[in-house]
Amino acid sequence: MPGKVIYTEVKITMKKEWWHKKIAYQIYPKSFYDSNGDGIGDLKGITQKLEYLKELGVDIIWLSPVYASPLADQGYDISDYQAIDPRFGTMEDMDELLKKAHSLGLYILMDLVVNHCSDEHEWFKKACADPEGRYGKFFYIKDLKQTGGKLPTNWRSYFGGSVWEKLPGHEDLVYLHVFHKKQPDLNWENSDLREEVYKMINWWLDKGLDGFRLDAIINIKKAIPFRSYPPDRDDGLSSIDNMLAEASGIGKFLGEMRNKTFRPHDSFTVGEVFNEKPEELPDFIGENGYFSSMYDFSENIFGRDIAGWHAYKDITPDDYKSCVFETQKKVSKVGFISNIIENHDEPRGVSRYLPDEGRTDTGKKLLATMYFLLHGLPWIYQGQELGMENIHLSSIDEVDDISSIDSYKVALDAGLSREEALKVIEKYGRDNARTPFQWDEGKNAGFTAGSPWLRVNPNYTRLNLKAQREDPDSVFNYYRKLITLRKDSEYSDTLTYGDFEPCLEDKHNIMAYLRREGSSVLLIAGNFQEEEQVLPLPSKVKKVVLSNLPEVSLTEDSLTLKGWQAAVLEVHSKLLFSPEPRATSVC
Ligand code: TEU
Ligand code: CA
Repeated sequence: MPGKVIYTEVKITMKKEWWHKKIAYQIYPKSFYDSNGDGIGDLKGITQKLEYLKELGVDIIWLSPVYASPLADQGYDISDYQAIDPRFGTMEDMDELLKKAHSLGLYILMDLVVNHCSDEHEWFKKACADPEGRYGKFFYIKDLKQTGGKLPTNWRSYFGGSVWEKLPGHEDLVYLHVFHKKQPDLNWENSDLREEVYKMINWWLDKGLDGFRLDAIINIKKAIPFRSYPPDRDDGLSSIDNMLAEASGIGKFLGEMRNKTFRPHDSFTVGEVFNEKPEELPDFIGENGYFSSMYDFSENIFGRDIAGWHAYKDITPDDYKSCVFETQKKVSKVGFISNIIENHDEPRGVSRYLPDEGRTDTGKKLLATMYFLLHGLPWIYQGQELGMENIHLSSIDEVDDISSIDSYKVALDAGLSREEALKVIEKYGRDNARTPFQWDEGKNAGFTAGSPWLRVNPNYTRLNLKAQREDPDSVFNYYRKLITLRKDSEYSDTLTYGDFEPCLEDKHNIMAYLRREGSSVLLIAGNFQEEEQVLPLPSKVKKVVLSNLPEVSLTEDSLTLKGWQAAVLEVHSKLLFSPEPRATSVC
Protein backbone atom coordinates (compact mmCIF):
# COMPACT_ATOMS: atom_id res chain seq x y z
CA MET A 1 0.00 0.00 0.00
CA PRO A 2 1.47 3.37 -0.97
CA GLY A 3 1.94 5.64 2.00
CA LYS A 4 2.66 2.86 4.46
CA VAL A 5 6.34 2.70 3.77
CA ILE A 6 8.45 5.54 5.10
CA TYR A 7 11.12 6.74 2.73
CA THR A 8 13.87 9.15 3.54
CA GLU A 9 13.01 12.70 2.52
CA VAL A 10 16.61 13.88 2.26
CA LYS A 11 17.40 15.16 -1.20
CA ILE A 12 20.74 13.85 -2.30
CA THR A 13 22.51 15.96 -4.87
CA MET A 14 23.62 13.64 -7.58
CA LYS A 15 26.86 13.93 -9.45
CA LYS A 16 25.98 14.84 -13.02
CA GLU A 17 26.78 12.18 -15.60
CA TRP A 18 26.95 12.43 -19.40
CA TRP A 19 24.00 10.10 -19.85
CA HIS A 20 21.53 11.70 -17.42
CA LYS A 21 19.58 13.65 -20.02
CA LYS A 22 19.66 10.99 -22.71
CA ILE A 23 16.82 8.97 -24.20
CA ALA A 24 17.51 5.29 -24.79
CA TYR A 25 16.19 2.87 -27.41
CA GLN A 26 16.33 -0.93 -27.62
CA ILE A 27 16.87 -2.65 -30.94
CA TYR A 28 16.08 -6.34 -31.40
CA PRO A 29 18.37 -6.74 -34.43
CA LYS A 30 16.75 -9.87 -35.84
CA SER A 31 13.49 -7.97 -36.30
CA PHE A 32 14.56 -4.41 -37.02
CA TYR A 33 15.57 -4.17 -40.66
CA ASP A 34 16.84 -6.80 -43.12
CA SER A 35 19.30 -5.33 -45.61
CA ASN A 36 19.91 -8.42 -47.78
CA GLY A 37 16.57 -10.18 -48.12
CA ASP A 38 17.34 -13.33 -46.11
CA GLY A 39 14.44 -12.57 -43.74
CA ILE A 40 16.70 -11.76 -40.78
CA GLY A 41 17.38 -8.24 -39.58
CA ASP A 42 21.09 -7.37 -39.56
CA LEU A 43 23.77 -4.83 -38.63
CA LYS A 44 23.82 -3.22 -42.06
CA GLY A 45 20.06 -2.81 -41.71
CA ILE A 46 20.55 -0.98 -38.41
CA THR A 47 23.25 1.25 -39.88
CA GLN A 48 20.87 2.17 -42.70
CA LYS A 49 18.23 3.18 -40.19
CA LEU A 50 20.38 5.26 -37.83
CA GLU A 51 19.10 8.47 -39.39
CA TYR A 52 15.61 7.34 -38.51
CA LEU A 53 16.62 7.00 -34.85
CA LYS A 54 18.20 10.42 -35.03
CA GLU A 55 14.93 11.81 -36.42
CA LEU A 56 13.04 10.19 -33.54
CA GLY A 57 15.45 11.91 -31.17
CA VAL A 58 16.94 9.06 -29.15
CA ASP A 59 20.60 9.01 -28.08
CA ILE A 60 21.61 5.66 -26.55
CA ILE A 61 20.93 2.47 -28.48
CA TRP A 62 21.09 -1.02 -26.98
CA LEU A 63 21.43 -3.90 -29.40
CA SER A 64 20.17 -7.27 -28.22
CA PRO A 65 22.87 -9.90 -28.92
CA VAL A 66 24.49 -10.09 -32.36
CA TYR A 67 27.44 -12.27 -31.32
CA ALA A 68 28.17 -15.67 -32.85
CA SER A 69 25.48 -17.97 -31.56
CA PRO A 70 23.47 -21.10 -32.37
CA LEU A 71 20.43 -18.87 -31.62
CA ALA A 72 18.86 -21.43 -29.29
CA ASP A 73 17.66 -18.47 -27.24
CA GLN A 74 17.88 -15.86 -29.99
CA GLY A 75 21.50 -14.97 -29.36
CA TYR A 76 21.39 -15.07 -25.57
CA ASP A 77 23.51 -18.20 -26.03
CA ILE A 78 26.88 -16.93 -27.20
CA SER A 79 29.46 -19.19 -28.78
CA ASP A 80 32.05 -16.45 -29.39
CA TYR A 81 31.94 -13.11 -27.56
CA GLN A 82 34.37 -11.52 -29.97
CA ALA A 83 32.68 -12.45 -33.24
CA ILE A 84 29.51 -11.35 -35.00
CA ASP A 85 27.09 -14.05 -36.09
CA PRO A 86 27.15 -14.25 -39.91
CA ARG A 87 23.36 -13.94 -39.94
CA PHE A 88 23.78 -10.45 -38.46
CA GLY A 89 26.83 -9.51 -40.51
CA THR A 90 30.56 -9.14 -39.93
CA MET A 91 32.88 -7.37 -37.51
CA GLU A 92 33.42 -4.76 -40.26
CA ASP A 93 29.67 -4.13 -40.27
CA MET A 94 29.85 -3.60 -36.51
CA ASP A 95 32.76 -1.17 -36.88
CA GLU A 96 30.84 0.67 -39.56
CA LEU A 97 27.75 0.85 -37.35
CA LEU A 98 29.80 2.26 -34.45
CA LYS A 99 31.47 4.80 -36.72
CA LYS A 100 28.27 6.05 -38.26
CA ALA A 101 26.44 6.11 -34.91
CA HIS A 102 29.20 8.17 -33.33
CA SER A 103 29.26 10.58 -36.24
CA LEU A 104 25.52 11.15 -35.64
CA GLY A 105 26.09 11.65 -31.90
CA LEU A 106 24.51 8.31 -31.01
CA TYR A 107 25.87 5.89 -28.40
CA ILE A 108 25.86 2.12 -28.86
CA LEU A 109 25.44 -0.49 -26.13
CA MET A 110 25.74 -4.22 -26.62
CA ASP A 111 24.18 -6.95 -24.56
CA LEU A 112 26.56 -8.47 -22.03
CA VAL A 113 25.43 -12.04 -21.50
CA VAL A 114 27.88 -13.45 -18.97
CA ASN A 115 25.77 -15.46 -16.58
CA HIS A 116 26.11 -18.20 -19.16
CA CYS A 117 27.53 -18.85 -22.61
CA SER A 118 26.52 -21.35 -25.29
CA ASP A 119 27.26 -25.05 -25.03
CA GLU A 120 28.94 -24.46 -28.41
CA HIS A 121 31.43 -21.97 -26.92
CA GLU A 122 34.99 -23.31 -27.00
CA TRP A 123 35.20 -22.94 -23.20
CA PHE A 124 32.39 -25.45 -22.82
CA LYS A 125 33.76 -27.79 -25.47
CA LYS A 126 37.11 -27.80 -23.64
CA ALA A 127 35.29 -28.39 -20.35
CA CYS A 128 33.64 -31.47 -21.87
CA ALA A 129 37.00 -32.71 -23.13
CA ASP A 130 38.66 -32.23 -19.74
CA PRO A 131 36.24 -31.54 -16.87
CA GLU A 132 39.11 -31.45 -14.35
CA GLY A 133 41.11 -28.93 -16.37
CA ARG A 134 41.12 -25.12 -16.57
CA TYR A 135 37.89 -24.85 -18.54
CA GLY A 136 35.99 -27.39 -16.48
CA LYS A 137 36.38 -24.89 -13.68
CA PHE A 138 34.69 -22.19 -15.80
CA PHE A 139 31.38 -24.02 -15.23
CA TYR A 140 29.47 -25.70 -12.42
CA ILE A 141 30.11 -29.39 -13.02
CA LYS A 142 29.06 -31.93 -10.38
CA ASP A 143 29.77 -35.61 -10.02
CA LEU A 144 26.66 -37.73 -9.48
CA LYS A 145 28.79 -40.36 -7.77
CA GLN A 146 29.12 -37.94 -4.87
CA THR A 147 25.38 -37.48 -4.54
CA GLY A 148 24.40 -41.14 -4.73
CA GLY A 149 23.26 -40.73 -8.35
CA LYS A 150 20.78 -37.97 -7.46
CA LEU A 151 20.81 -34.56 -9.12
CA PRO A 152 22.65 -32.05 -6.88
CA THR A 153 19.57 -29.81 -6.38
CA ASN A 154 15.91 -29.59 -7.35
CA TRP A 155 16.08 -26.15 -9.00
CA ARG A 156 13.79 -25.56 -11.99
CA SER A 157 15.37 -23.79 -14.94
CA TYR A 158 13.69 -20.59 -16.18
CA PHE A 159 12.74 -22.37 -19.37
CA GLY A 160 11.39 -25.50 -17.65
CA GLY A 161 12.83 -28.79 -16.37
CA SER A 162 15.82 -29.35 -14.10
CA VAL A 163 18.82 -27.00 -14.18
CA TRP A 164 21.08 -30.06 -14.38
CA GLU A 165 22.02 -31.74 -17.64
CA LYS A 166 24.44 -34.57 -18.39
CA LEU A 167 27.84 -33.29 -19.46
CA PRO A 168 28.28 -34.62 -23.01
CA GLY A 169 30.65 -37.58 -22.98
CA HIS A 170 30.45 -38.21 -19.24
CA GLU A 171 27.90 -40.57 -17.72
CA ASP A 172 28.34 -39.39 -14.13
CA LEU A 173 28.83 -35.66 -14.60
CA VAL A 174 26.18 -32.95 -14.83
CA TYR A 175 26.44 -29.20 -15.46
CA LEU A 176 24.29 -26.34 -14.26
CA HIS A 177 22.13 -24.21 -16.58
CA VAL A 178 19.57 -21.89 -14.98
CA PHE A 179 18.24 -21.02 -18.45
CA HIS A 180 18.18 -23.47 -21.40
CA LYS A 181 20.42 -26.54 -21.47
CA LYS A 182 22.26 -24.87 -24.34
CA GLN A 183 23.16 -22.04 -21.91
CA PRO A 184 25.61 -23.48 -19.33
CA ASP A 185 26.18 -21.15 -16.36
CA LEU A 186 29.63 -19.65 -15.96
CA ASN A 187 31.26 -20.09 -12.58
CA TRP A 188 31.80 -16.56 -11.29
CA GLU A 189 33.40 -17.89 -8.09
CA ASN A 190 36.43 -18.63 -10.27
CA SER A 191 38.66 -15.54 -10.62
CA ASP A 192 40.27 -17.03 -13.73
CA LEU A 193 36.86 -16.98 -15.48
CA ARG A 194 36.15 -13.47 -14.22
CA GLU A 195 39.42 -12.16 -15.64
CA GLU A 196 38.58 -13.69 -19.03
CA VAL A 197 35.21 -11.95 -18.98
CA TYR A 198 36.80 -8.58 -18.06
CA LYS A 199 39.33 -8.96 -20.87
CA MET A 200 36.49 -9.47 -23.32
CA ILE A 201 34.54 -6.46 -21.98
CA ASN A 202 37.60 -4.23 -22.26
CA TRP A 203 38.23 -5.43 -25.80
CA TRP A 204 34.83 -4.10 -26.81
CA LEU A 205 35.14 -0.87 -24.83
CA ASP A 206 38.59 -0.21 -26.30
CA LYS A 207 37.02 -0.64 -29.72
CA GLY A 208 34.74 2.28 -28.96
CA LEU A 209 31.59 0.65 -27.67
CA ASP A 210 29.80 3.00 -25.25
CA GLY A 211 28.57 0.47 -22.73
CA PHE A 212 26.43 -2.56 -22.06
CA ARG A 213 23.08 -3.83 -20.93
CA LEU A 214 23.88 -6.55 -18.41
CA ASP A 215 21.77 -9.63 -19.05
CA ALA A 216 20.37 -11.67 -16.14
CA ILE A 217 23.13 -10.19 -14.03
CA ILE A 218 21.57 -11.09 -10.70
CA ASN A 219 22.03 -14.76 -11.58
CA ILE A 220 25.83 -14.68 -11.54
CA LYS A 221 25.87 -15.19 -7.75
CA LYS A 222 24.51 -18.52 -6.55
CA ALA A 223 23.69 -19.48 -2.96
CA ILE A 224 26.62 -21.61 -1.91
CA PRO A 225 26.68 -24.39 -0.81
CA PHE A 226 24.00 -25.57 -3.23
CA ARG A 227 20.91 -27.06 -1.62
CA SER A 228 17.37 -28.01 -2.58
CA TYR A 229 14.31 -25.96 -1.64
CA PRO A 230 10.71 -27.01 -1.03
CA PRO A 231 9.07 -28.02 -4.33
CA ASP A 232 6.53 -25.50 -5.64
CA ARG A 233 4.92 -27.41 -8.53
CA ASP A 234 3.93 -31.01 -9.18
CA ASP A 235 7.23 -31.52 -11.01
CA GLY A 236 8.94 -31.66 -7.59
CA LEU A 237 11.20 -28.78 -8.56
CA SER A 238 11.68 -25.39 -6.95
CA SER A 239 11.88 -21.94 -8.57
CA ILE A 240 15.32 -20.38 -9.02
CA ASP A 241 13.92 -17.41 -7.08
CA ASN A 242 14.30 -19.42 -3.87
CA MET A 243 18.00 -19.90 -4.49
CA LEU A 244 18.48 -16.24 -5.51
CA ALA A 245 16.78 -15.02 -2.35
CA GLU A 246 19.45 -16.84 -0.37
CA ALA A 247 22.42 -15.78 -2.48
CA SER A 248 24.51 -13.01 -0.98
CA GLY A 249 27.78 -11.34 -1.85
CA ILE A 250 27.13 -10.43 -5.50
CA GLY A 251 28.68 -7.03 -4.78
CA LYS A 252 32.16 -8.51 -4.80
CA PHE A 253 31.76 -9.56 -8.44
CA LEU A 254 29.89 -6.47 -9.58
CA GLY A 255 32.29 -4.03 -7.90
CA GLU A 256 35.30 -5.80 -9.31
CA MET A 257 33.81 -5.82 -12.81
CA ARG A 258 32.96 -2.09 -12.59
CA ASN A 259 36.45 -1.18 -11.37
CA LYS A 260 38.27 -3.24 -13.95
CA THR A 261 36.12 -2.43 -17.00
CA PHE A 262 33.29 0.11 -17.04
CA ARG A 263 34.70 2.77 -14.73
CA PRO A 264 38.04 3.28 -16.51
CA HIS A 265 36.08 3.72 -19.76
CA ASP A 266 33.37 5.97 -18.27
CA SER A 267 30.89 3.73 -20.00
CA PHE A 268 27.17 3.45 -19.46
CA THR A 269 25.72 0.27 -18.01
CA VAL A 270 22.16 -0.79 -17.33
CA GLY A 271 21.48 -3.90 -15.30
CA GLU A 272 18.70 -6.37 -15.92
CA VAL A 273 18.05 -6.81 -12.25
CA PHE A 274 15.27 -8.98 -10.91
CA ASN A 275 14.93 -10.19 -7.33
CA GLU A 276 17.08 -7.41 -5.88
CA LYS A 277 16.98 -6.85 -2.17
CA PRO A 278 15.80 -3.30 -1.26
CA GLU A 279 18.90 -2.56 0.81
CA GLU A 280 21.06 -3.25 -2.25
CA LEU A 281 19.64 -0.34 -4.28
CA PRO A 282 22.23 2.31 -3.31
CA ASP A 283 25.04 -0.16 -4.05
CA PHE A 284 23.51 -0.96 -7.42
CA ILE A 285 22.62 2.48 -8.78
CA GLY A 286 23.57 5.04 -6.14
CA GLU A 287 26.54 7.31 -6.72
CA ASN A 288 29.46 4.98 -7.47
CA GLY A 289 26.97 2.13 -7.89
CA TYR A 290 27.84 -1.02 -9.79
CA PHE A 291 25.67 0.11 -12.71
CA SER A 292 24.74 3.48 -14.17
CA SER A 293 21.10 2.41 -14.12
CA MET A 294 18.87 -0.64 -13.88
CA TYR A 295 15.43 -1.54 -15.18
CA ASP A 296 12.30 -1.24 -13.14
CA PHE A 297 10.41 -4.47 -13.55
CA SER A 298 7.90 -3.91 -10.77
CA GLU A 299 4.92 -3.60 -13.10
CA ASN A 300 6.27 -6.26 -15.47
CA ILE A 301 6.34 -8.77 -12.67
CA PHE A 302 3.03 -7.67 -11.16
CA GLY A 303 0.60 -10.56 -10.80
CA ARG A 304 3.21 -13.21 -11.64
CA ASP A 305 2.59 -16.61 -10.17
CA ILE A 306 4.98 -19.41 -9.40
CA ALA A 307 2.53 -21.81 -11.09
CA GLY A 308 3.30 -20.30 -14.50
CA TRP A 309 2.00 -17.79 -17.06
CA HIS A 310 -1.50 -19.24 -17.04
CA ALA A 311 -1.88 -18.16 -13.40
CA TYR A 312 -0.77 -14.54 -13.97
CA LYS A 313 -3.15 -11.81 -12.88
CA ASP A 314 -4.16 -8.89 -15.11
CA ILE A 315 -2.78 -5.49 -14.22
CA THR A 316 -5.31 -2.64 -13.98
CA PRO A 317 -4.39 1.03 -14.41
CA ASP A 318 -4.58 1.39 -10.61
CA ASP A 319 -2.17 -1.52 -10.14
CA TYR A 320 0.12 -0.03 -12.76
CA LYS A 321 0.10 3.31 -10.97
CA SER A 322 0.88 1.85 -7.57
CA CYS A 323 3.77 -0.26 -8.94
CA VAL A 324 5.29 2.72 -10.72
CA PHE A 325 4.82 5.08 -7.78
CA GLU A 326 6.27 2.60 -5.31
CA THR A 327 9.43 2.37 -7.42
CA GLN A 328 9.65 6.12 -7.89
CA LYS A 329 9.41 6.78 -4.16
CA LYS A 330 12.03 4.18 -3.47
CA VAL A 331 14.48 4.97 -6.23
CA SER A 332 14.24 8.61 -7.27
CA LYS A 333 16.28 9.75 -4.29
CA VAL A 334 18.90 7.06 -4.79
CA GLY A 335 19.67 7.01 -8.51
CA PHE A 336 18.36 6.68 -12.05
CA ILE A 337 16.01 3.84 -12.77
CA SER A 338 15.42 2.87 -16.41
CA ASN A 339 11.72 3.20 -17.19
CA ILE A 340 10.18 0.87 -19.77
CA ILE A 341 6.75 -0.35 -20.78
CA GLU A 342 8.05 -3.30 -22.79
CA ASN A 343 11.14 -5.14 -24.01
CA HIS A 344 11.97 -8.25 -26.06
CA ASP A 345 10.88 -10.54 -23.20
CA GLU A 346 7.52 -8.95 -22.53
CA PRO A 347 4.24 -8.39 -24.34
CA ARG A 348 3.67 -5.02 -25.95
CA GLY A 349 3.06 -2.36 -23.28
CA VAL A 350 -0.07 -0.97 -24.92
CA SER A 351 -1.57 -4.48 -25.00
CA ARG A 352 -0.71 -5.09 -21.37
CA TYR A 353 -1.33 -1.84 -19.53
CA LEU A 354 -4.26 -0.41 -21.48
CA PRO A 355 -7.68 -2.02 -21.20
CA ASP A 356 -9.21 -2.94 -24.61
CA GLU A 357 -11.34 0.21 -24.80
CA GLY A 358 -8.29 2.38 -24.14
CA ARG A 359 -6.05 0.86 -26.82
CA THR A 360 -6.49 3.77 -29.21
CA ASP A 361 -3.94 6.35 -30.36
CA THR A 362 -5.13 8.62 -27.54
CA GLY A 363 -4.75 5.84 -24.96
CA LYS A 364 -1.31 4.90 -26.28
CA LYS A 365 -0.17 8.52 -25.97
CA LEU A 366 -1.57 8.67 -22.44
CA LEU A 367 0.50 5.64 -21.38
CA ALA A 368 3.55 7.12 -23.12
CA THR A 369 3.17 10.43 -21.28
CA MET A 370 2.78 8.83 -17.88
CA TYR A 371 5.94 6.70 -17.96
CA PHE A 372 8.12 8.97 -20.08
CA LEU A 373 8.19 11.89 -17.67
CA LEU A 374 8.93 9.89 -14.53
CA HIS A 375 12.22 10.27 -12.71
CA GLY A 376 14.83 8.13 -14.44
CA LEU A 377 15.89 7.32 -17.95
CA PRO A 378 13.11 6.80 -20.53
CA TRP A 379 13.59 3.80 -22.83
CA ILE A 380 11.71 3.00 -26.01
CA TYR A 381 11.62 -0.54 -27.37
CA GLN A 382 11.58 -0.75 -31.18
CA GLY A 383 8.09 -0.26 -32.57
CA GLN A 384 6.76 1.10 -29.29
CA GLU A 385 7.03 4.56 -30.80
CA LEU A 386 4.42 3.44 -33.35
CA GLY A 387 2.15 1.89 -30.73
CA MET A 388 2.82 -1.66 -31.99
CA GLU A 389 0.54 -4.27 -30.42
CA ASN A 390 0.54 -7.98 -29.51
CA ILE A 391 0.03 -10.42 -32.36
CA HIS A 392 -2.96 -12.79 -32.65
CA LEU A 393 -2.12 -16.53 -32.56
CA SER A 394 -4.16 -19.22 -34.27
CA SER A 395 -1.85 -22.14 -33.45
CA ILE A 396 1.10 -22.93 -31.17
CA ASP A 397 3.02 -23.84 -34.36
CA GLU A 398 3.27 -20.13 -35.09
CA VAL A 399 5.34 -19.61 -31.93
CA ASP A 400 9.13 -19.44 -32.06
CA ASP A 401 10.16 -18.50 -28.50
CA ILE A 402 11.39 -21.32 -26.23
CA SER A 403 9.98 -19.74 -23.10
CA SER A 404 6.51 -19.46 -24.67
CA ILE A 405 6.60 -23.08 -25.84
CA ASP A 406 7.51 -24.24 -22.33
CA SER A 407 4.80 -22.07 -20.77
CA TYR A 408 2.23 -23.54 -23.18
CA LYS A 409 3.11 -27.05 -21.94
CA VAL A 410 2.94 -25.89 -18.33
CA ALA A 411 -0.53 -24.46 -18.98
CA LEU A 412 -1.73 -27.72 -20.60
CA ASP A 413 -0.31 -29.74 -17.68
CA ALA A 414 -2.23 -27.47 -15.33
CA GLY A 415 -5.45 -28.55 -17.06
CA LEU A 416 -6.11 -25.71 -19.49
CA SER A 417 -7.56 -26.57 -22.89
CA ARG A 418 -5.44 -25.96 -25.99
CA GLU A 419 -7.47 -22.84 -26.80
CA GLU A 420 -7.07 -21.49 -23.28
CA ALA A 421 -3.34 -22.24 -23.24
CA LEU A 422 -2.89 -20.50 -26.59
CA LYS A 423 -4.67 -17.42 -25.24
CA VAL A 424 -2.16 -17.35 -22.37
CA ILE A 425 0.76 -17.38 -24.81
CA GLU A 426 -0.93 -14.74 -26.96
CA LYS A 427 -1.12 -12.53 -23.90
CA TYR A 428 2.33 -13.03 -22.36
CA GLY A 429 4.46 -14.55 -25.14
CA ARG A 430 7.87 -13.12 -25.95
CA ASP A 431 7.19 -13.25 -29.70
CA ASN A 432 4.76 -10.35 -29.30
CA ALA A 433 7.62 -7.89 -29.08
CA ARG A 434 9.77 -9.75 -31.60
CA THR A 435 7.56 -9.44 -34.69
CA PRO A 436 9.28 -7.37 -37.39
CA PHE A 437 9.32 -3.58 -37.20
CA GLN A 438 6.53 -2.07 -39.30
CA TRP A 439 8.24 0.37 -41.65
CA ASP A 440 5.53 0.82 -44.29
CA GLU A 441 2.37 -0.66 -45.83
CA GLY A 442 4.34 -2.61 -48.49
CA LYS A 443 5.16 -6.32 -48.56
CA ASN A 444 6.30 -7.64 -45.13
CA ALA A 445 5.81 -4.14 -43.73
CA GLY A 446 9.00 -3.10 -45.54
CA PHE A 447 11.08 -5.20 -43.11
CA THR A 448 12.47 -7.64 -45.67
CA ALA A 449 12.36 -8.32 -49.38
CA GLY A 450 12.48 -12.04 -48.54
CA SER A 451 10.47 -14.12 -46.17
CA PRO A 452 10.54 -12.84 -42.57
CA TRP A 453 11.88 -15.21 -39.86
CA LEU A 454 8.85 -14.41 -37.73
CA ARG A 455 5.38 -13.39 -38.91
CA VAL A 456 4.72 -9.70 -39.42
CA ASN A 457 1.76 -8.45 -37.39
CA PRO A 458 -1.07 -8.20 -39.99
CA ASN A 459 -2.07 -4.83 -38.57
CA TYR A 460 0.95 -3.29 -40.41
CA THR A 461 -1.24 -2.11 -43.27
CA ARG A 462 -2.73 0.53 -40.98
CA LEU A 463 -0.02 0.68 -38.30
CA ASN A 464 3.34 1.59 -39.81
CA LEU A 465 6.01 4.26 -39.68
CA LYS A 466 5.38 5.68 -43.15
CA ALA A 467 1.75 6.47 -42.39
CA GLN A 468 2.61 7.88 -38.98
CA ARG A 469 5.41 10.10 -40.20
CA GLU A 470 2.91 11.92 -42.42
CA ASP A 471 0.31 12.31 -39.70
CA PRO A 472 1.06 15.10 -37.21
CA ASP A 473 -1.27 13.46 -34.68
CA SER A 474 0.32 10.01 -34.85
CA VAL A 475 1.71 8.09 -31.90
CA PHE A 476 5.15 8.41 -33.53
CA ASN A 477 4.95 12.20 -33.68
CA TYR A 478 3.70 12.28 -30.11
CA TYR A 479 6.79 10.32 -28.96
CA ARG A 480 8.89 12.90 -30.77
CA LYS A 481 7.14 15.62 -28.78
CA LEU A 482 7.82 13.80 -25.52
CA ILE A 483 11.50 13.48 -26.42
CA THR A 484 11.66 17.16 -27.38
CA LEU A 485 10.04 18.05 -24.07
CA ARG A 486 12.58 16.07 -22.03
CA LYS A 487 15.34 17.91 -23.85
CA ASP A 488 13.76 21.39 -23.78
CA SER A 489 16.21 23.64 -21.95
CA GLU A 490 13.31 25.11 -19.97
CA TYR A 491 12.22 21.76 -18.55
CA SER A 492 15.10 19.31 -18.87
CA ASP A 493 16.53 19.99 -15.39
CA THR A 494 13.11 19.54 -13.83
CA LEU A 495 12.41 16.36 -15.74
CA THR A 496 15.88 14.94 -15.15
CA TYR A 497 16.71 15.96 -11.60
CA GLY A 498 13.37 17.13 -10.23
CA ASP A 499 11.75 15.38 -7.29
CA PHE A 500 8.88 13.01 -7.91
CA GLU A 501 5.73 13.74 -5.89
CA PRO A 502 2.65 11.56 -6.30
CA CYS A 503 -0.76 13.23 -6.48
CA LEU A 504 -4.29 11.98 -5.83
CA GLU A 505 -2.91 8.53 -5.18
CA ASP A 506 -6.19 6.99 -4.17
CA LYS A 507 -8.22 8.35 -7.06
CA HIS A 508 -9.45 5.45 -9.18
CA ASN A 509 -8.08 5.37 -12.77
CA ILE A 510 -6.22 8.65 -12.31
CA MET A 511 -2.45 8.77 -12.43
CA ALA A 512 -0.90 12.11 -11.52
CA TYR A 513 2.43 13.35 -10.22
CA LEU A 514 4.57 16.44 -9.90
CA ARG A 515 8.16 16.86 -10.98
CA ARG A 516 9.68 19.68 -8.95
CA GLU A 517 13.10 21.30 -9.18
CA GLY A 518 13.33 24.50 -7.14
CA SER A 519 10.64 26.86 -8.38
CA SER A 520 10.02 24.90 -11.56
CA VAL A 521 7.07 22.53 -11.19
CA LEU A 522 5.35 20.30 -13.75
CA LEU A 523 2.10 18.47 -13.16
CA ILE A 524 1.63 15.32 -15.22
CA ALA A 525 -1.90 13.94 -15.05
CA GLY A 526 -3.74 11.19 -16.92
CA ASN A 527 -7.23 9.72 -16.98
CA PHE A 528 -7.38 5.96 -17.63
CA GLN A 529 -11.12 5.71 -18.41
CA GLU A 530 -13.85 6.94 -20.77
CA GLU A 531 -15.60 9.24 -18.29
CA GLU A 532 -14.17 12.72 -17.94
CA GLN A 533 -12.77 13.67 -14.56
CA VAL A 534 -12.46 16.99 -12.76
CA LEU A 535 -9.29 17.22 -10.71
CA PRO A 536 -8.41 19.96 -8.21
CA LEU A 537 -5.20 21.78 -9.17
CA PRO A 538 -2.33 22.05 -6.69
CA SER A 539 -1.53 25.64 -7.73
CA LYS A 540 -2.14 28.14 -10.51
CA VAL A 541 -1.31 27.02 -14.01
CA LYS A 542 1.46 28.89 -15.82
CA LYS A 543 1.29 27.02 -19.10
CA VAL A 544 -0.16 24.00 -20.84
CA VAL A 545 2.96 22.21 -21.99
CA LEU A 546 1.56 19.13 -23.72
CA SER A 547 -1.57 17.04 -24.12
CA ASN A 548 -2.66 14.07 -26.22
CA LEU A 549 -5.91 15.90 -27.12
CA PRO A 550 -6.21 19.30 -28.83
CA GLU A 551 -7.85 21.06 -25.85
CA VAL A 552 -7.10 21.12 -22.15
CA SER A 553 -9.99 22.32 -20.05
CA LEU A 554 -8.92 24.45 -17.09
CA THR A 555 -10.48 26.74 -14.49
CA GLU A 556 -8.64 28.74 -11.80
CA ASP A 557 -8.38 25.71 -9.58
CA SER A 558 -9.38 22.66 -11.58
CA LEU A 559 -8.37 20.56 -14.53
CA THR A 560 -10.90 18.51 -16.48
CA LEU A 561 -9.49 15.50 -18.26
CA LYS A 562 -11.55 13.88 -21.01
CA GLY A 563 -11.54 10.10 -21.42
CA TRP A 564 -7.94 8.81 -21.87
CA GLN A 565 -6.56 12.33 -21.79
CA ALA A 566 -3.10 13.20 -20.49
CA ALA A 567 -1.95 16.73 -19.70
CA VAL A 568 1.41 18.20 -18.78
CA LEU A 569 1.05 21.57 -17.06
CA GLU A 570 3.63 23.96 -15.77
CA VAL A 571 2.28 25.18 -12.44
CA HIS A 572 3.30 27.73 -9.82
CA SER A 573 5.49 26.40 -7.06
CA LYS A 574 3.41 28.18 -4.44
CA LEU A 575 0.55 25.84 -3.60
CA LEU A 576 -3.01 27.16 -3.71
CA PHE A 577 -4.07 25.25 -0.68
CA SER A 578 -2.28 25.98 2.54
CA PRO A 579 -1.41 25.29 5.25
CA GLU A 580 -2.27 21.65 4.57
CA PRO A 581 -2.18 21.37 0.82
CA ARG A 582 -1.86 17.59 0.77
CA ALA A 583 -5.17 17.14 2.54
CA THR A 584 -7.25 19.15 0.11
CA SER A 585 -5.55 19.59 -3.23
CA VAL A 586 -4.27 17.30 -5.92
CA CYS A 587 -0.93 16.82 -4.23
O1 TEU B 1 16.16 -12.50 -19.37
C1 TEU B 1 16.28 -12.89 -18.01
C2 TEU B 1 15.03 -13.34 -17.40
O2 TEU B 1 14.95 -13.42 -16.19
C3 TEU B 1 14.00 -13.94 -18.28
O3 TEU B 1 14.01 -15.29 -17.94
C4 TEU B 1 12.60 -13.50 -18.15
O4 TEU B 1 12.11 -13.74 -16.86
C5 TEU B 1 11.87 -14.33 -19.17
O5 TEU B 1 12.30 -13.86 -20.43
C6 TEU B 1 10.38 -14.26 -19.15
O6 TEU B 1 9.91 -15.20 -20.08
C7 TEU B 1 17.33 -12.36 -20.11
C8 TEU B 1 17.03 -11.99 -21.54
O7 TEU B 1 16.41 -10.73 -21.58
C9 TEU B 1 16.22 -13.07 -22.19
O8 TEU B 1 15.84 -12.74 -23.49
C10 TEU B 1 17.06 -14.31 -22.17
O9 TEU B 1 16.29 -15.39 -22.64
C11 TEU B 1 17.60 -14.64 -20.79
O10 TEU B 1 18.13 -13.52 -20.10
C12 TEU B 1 18.73 -15.63 -20.88
O11 TEU B 1 19.88 -14.98 -21.37
CA1 CA C 1 19.63 -10.12 -43.33
